[in-house]
Amino acid sequence: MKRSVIALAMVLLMVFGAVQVFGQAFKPKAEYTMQVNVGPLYDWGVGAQRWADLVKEKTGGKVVVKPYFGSSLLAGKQTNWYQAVSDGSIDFVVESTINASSVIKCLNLFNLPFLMPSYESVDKIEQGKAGQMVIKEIEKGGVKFLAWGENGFRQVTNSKHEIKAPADMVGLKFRVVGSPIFIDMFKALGADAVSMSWADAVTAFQQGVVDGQENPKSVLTVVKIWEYHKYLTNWYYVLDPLVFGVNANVWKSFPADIQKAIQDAALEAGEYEKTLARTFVDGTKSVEKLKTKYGETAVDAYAAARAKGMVITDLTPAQIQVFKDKLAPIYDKWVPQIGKAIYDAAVEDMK
Ligand code: X2X
Repeated sequence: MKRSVIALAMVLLMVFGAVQVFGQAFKPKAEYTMQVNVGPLYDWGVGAQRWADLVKEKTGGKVVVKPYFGSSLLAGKQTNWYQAVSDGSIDFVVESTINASSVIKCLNLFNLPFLMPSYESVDKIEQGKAGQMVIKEIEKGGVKFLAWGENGFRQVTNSKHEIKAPADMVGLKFRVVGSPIFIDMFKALGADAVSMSWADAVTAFQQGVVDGQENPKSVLTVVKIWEYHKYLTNWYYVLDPLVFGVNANVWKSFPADIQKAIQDAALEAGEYEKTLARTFVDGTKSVEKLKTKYGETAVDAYAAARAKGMVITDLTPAQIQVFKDKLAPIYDKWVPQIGKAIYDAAVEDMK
């Protein structure tokens, strides 16, 4: 009798203790914020929303993440995302490496002109040694990295004339992102460049404050770039990956099963978003994948632009080489800032 009372008391204590531990370990916020520079219709925005939806689904509704599109939590200041996620004023993030590249210098690896000649080379860097080194730098400042996504290969548009050579860019003024390497590149090509947040860029196109800009196809379609710019040149000079991440302390506050759900959701959403971003750029590959794996039909951004009267120029390898030669000094200035070891690892990864 006495023994069974003691046993019962011990069981009760254990159950009570377990409830205490788990109860204390995980008290989710009612809502977690997520920073996204663009709006919900961009491939990037669709991918961010997909991550939020998958997190809710996979955590059984315990973790609710709300995307704040258009950098609304940062008053449009897209280059401040890393600081905000780092200090915990924002919890989650789906952001371009460009928008953190003035803070985390090694992210300029992806901004080196013509470094990555194909999607295959992009994937090799992300999954390779250079990718690991970059992730380590991102995590140093208190942002847990969970997956890669992709804004895309950035193509150049303008309102004046066709661009086939650097000489065609002389005298044109371009809006570029707020990262110094972009100013350096456009100056090296003989153009004029002004950095501006995306929130202000579309007004600048409307008002003709600038003659041109550079962005991937999904961005161009959403803002209907053909309403301002008649000429698009596919030069594939850089590609900006997206970082799916979360504030490190927020990450640590999640128990293991919740962490796994969020991690899985990020990888799934990242893969889906990359598929969207690559449609009609990698031939039929991603269009097919989108159909078979996700049951969705892709929108052909290039066909849409052409139908609106845009002149789309594809460059020959010889024409690309002229741009490369002009941009060679960028490597001399920027590889030391990125870190020679990361650059060398990237070159090795791409082999
Ligand atoms: O500002 C841009 O050009 C954009 C939307 O591509 C980024 O956020 C890097």
